[in-house]
Amino acid sequence: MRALVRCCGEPPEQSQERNMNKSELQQHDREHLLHPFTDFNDLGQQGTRVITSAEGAYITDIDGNRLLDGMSGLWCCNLGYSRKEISDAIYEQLNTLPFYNSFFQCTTVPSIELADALAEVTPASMSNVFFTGSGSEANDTNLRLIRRFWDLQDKPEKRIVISRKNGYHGSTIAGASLGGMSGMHKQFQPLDYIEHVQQPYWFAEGGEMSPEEFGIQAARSLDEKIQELGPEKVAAFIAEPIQGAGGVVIPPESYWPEVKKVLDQYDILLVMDEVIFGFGRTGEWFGADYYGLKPDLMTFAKAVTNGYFPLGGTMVGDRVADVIKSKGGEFTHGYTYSAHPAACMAGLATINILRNEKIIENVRDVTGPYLAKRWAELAEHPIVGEARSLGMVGALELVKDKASRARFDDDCTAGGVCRDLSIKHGLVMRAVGDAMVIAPPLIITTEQVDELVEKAHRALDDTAKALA
Ligand code: PXG
Repeated sequence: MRALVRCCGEPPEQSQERNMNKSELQQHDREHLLHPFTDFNDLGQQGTRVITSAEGAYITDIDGNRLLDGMSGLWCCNLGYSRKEISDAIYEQLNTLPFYNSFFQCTTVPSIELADALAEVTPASMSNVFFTGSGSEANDTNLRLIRRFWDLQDKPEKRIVISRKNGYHGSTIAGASLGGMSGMHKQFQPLDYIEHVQQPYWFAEGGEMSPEEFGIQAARSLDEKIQELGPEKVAAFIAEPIQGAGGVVIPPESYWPEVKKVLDQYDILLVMDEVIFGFGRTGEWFGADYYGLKPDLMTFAKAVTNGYFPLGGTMVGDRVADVIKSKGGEFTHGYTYSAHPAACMAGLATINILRNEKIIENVRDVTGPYLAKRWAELAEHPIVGEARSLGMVGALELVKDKASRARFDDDCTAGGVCRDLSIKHGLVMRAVGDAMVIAPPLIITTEQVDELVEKAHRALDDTAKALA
């Protein structure tokens, strides 16, 4: 297959349409494109996989290989790839009002309609939204809102934000500072008013404790940190309901209720980062709904437009909104693309489909329980130490020894081996160290769940052979 592209690197008047074959594309990619989270040298040697089309829950590469997309793109195409209603909505908006800003007392119809729709589908205590272009930007916005909220209440000493080790909150300086990824922290200077506490990752860190005991202990580590810092200095706690990029870390049942108690005790804001779990992934609209939480701020992005157009934002809970709206004074923050009209139309079309077709209810009642049943069978595999899932996410912990949970090696290279073998068998899984994670589109059928589990099983068999 050849792809029609413009030949780059030439002055515009000389540039021409040129048919590049796969190796030419890979060569141009190597020469001109710096990919996110990539070892550029290594990529240069291996070459990229060129994805050329997609349909339903499947993607197709330039060699014509069709793969079941177990990762919904990058945790975002919850409705899969064939929803013309969304692309039509974007196209029509681009032909009506392709851009206008929401600064200087201006607004657009799509942005108002999407704000209304979001107020309806998010938890009852949230009725305001601040739009951004991405999840990272939205977490920057959260830091600005948190400070504004406490300043307006004459509590300027409340400055510190607590986050968790191995949490992910984006890749801007604020997002990466909030995140607890040690590899990222080594490559920039994190903000000095962010502190990190223990994550509720029982399989990796729970030792001999029961999951419930460990959940309480992880929540107590937050309490201890607050006491160490001084509760009067702590402004907010930010966390994903379930860690996504950290390896689909589903907290023990005891964790969230205990965290909530701690935050209430010290009057600390709760920020839930729903960039991955928002819009149905747990089988409820938001992770906060699943865990019965009422956050003060709630980050979203990705699936709000089904990944079809960049859009993020933060839902502002009534407690925070009442203060920042009633006290007046300019909030000196915003982005050119805050409330981009075409992005908002994509968001509206996505929410309409989720609602009208009862997609989330189907995950909760039918496909989620089916995935849970089939995924759990993989725990029997000799190299799987744990198979966990919830709604439409899952993780497999690869181990050399089930009883001790020992990994194959200290560098966790088994995950990369299993990911490549999985792709060979026609399934996209993501490796987070030695945890294999999936987040398939919410529209996946029970037959496709069977296909996913069978392909994952074959990948595990081959991984076991490769590592023997
Ligand atoms: N918060 C959470 C919880 C996320 O998962 C962001 C914020 C940042 O969103 P933007 O739109 O700025 O990327 C994310 C993004 C991975 C992976 O490999 C995960 C994300 C992004 C890229 C890769 O799992 N999550």
